[in-house]
Amino acid sequence: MISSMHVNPFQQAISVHWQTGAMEGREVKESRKLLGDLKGIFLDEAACASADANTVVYRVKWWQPSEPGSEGGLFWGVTAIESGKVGDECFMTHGHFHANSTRAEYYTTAQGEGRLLLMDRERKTWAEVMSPGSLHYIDGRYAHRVVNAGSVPLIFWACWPSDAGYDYGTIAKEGFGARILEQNGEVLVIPQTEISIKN
Ligand code: PAN
Ligand code: ZN
Repeated sequence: MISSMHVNPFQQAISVHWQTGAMEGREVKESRKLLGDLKGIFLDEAACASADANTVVYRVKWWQPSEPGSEGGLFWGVTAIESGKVGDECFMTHGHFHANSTRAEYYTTAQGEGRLLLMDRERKTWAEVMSPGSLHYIDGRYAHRVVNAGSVPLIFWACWPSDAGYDYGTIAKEGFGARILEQNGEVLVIPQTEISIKN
């Protein structure tokens, strides 16, 4: 018989379903980003303004078993980005630097096709291909944004330290050094310098 001393209170508290991105449990938090929340993020501002501001672009579910900002803990989450475009640009997350640049993160893809955009502080930007099973180690110094380049929702799991924190302001102000566009069925990584005229 197992005594109550050996029962971990977290066990069974949260359950996940890898492929669908389902994550259930009393302590699971949830947020969603609408097109209207992402003003200034997409290149084609006219297309963004004429689309329904209530369109859901992505949903995040996460579990934070320790206090945000506390050292040594880990958070666990899942993001589902809808398939869609604003002009030629694919739906994507806002993107952020971690406030603490020594705090790394893992992403792993469950479903869909996309790109993980990474950028250093000098604005050098590059992309990793996301597809089911791809695993991505994100160095704490790099800003990260995920773009859905496919025709189904892009679902990925993430694990990050409880004291990573978020710097959304830099991305809101300066964006990434490249954008992911889809033209004639082709996914293109376009350096921002080549599209600055339109911005
Ligand atoms: C992820 C992201 C999530 C949503 O959990 O927070 O995918 O992206 P934005 O935060 O950029 O809106 C993560 O990177 N946590 O650190
Ligand atoms: Zn992060």
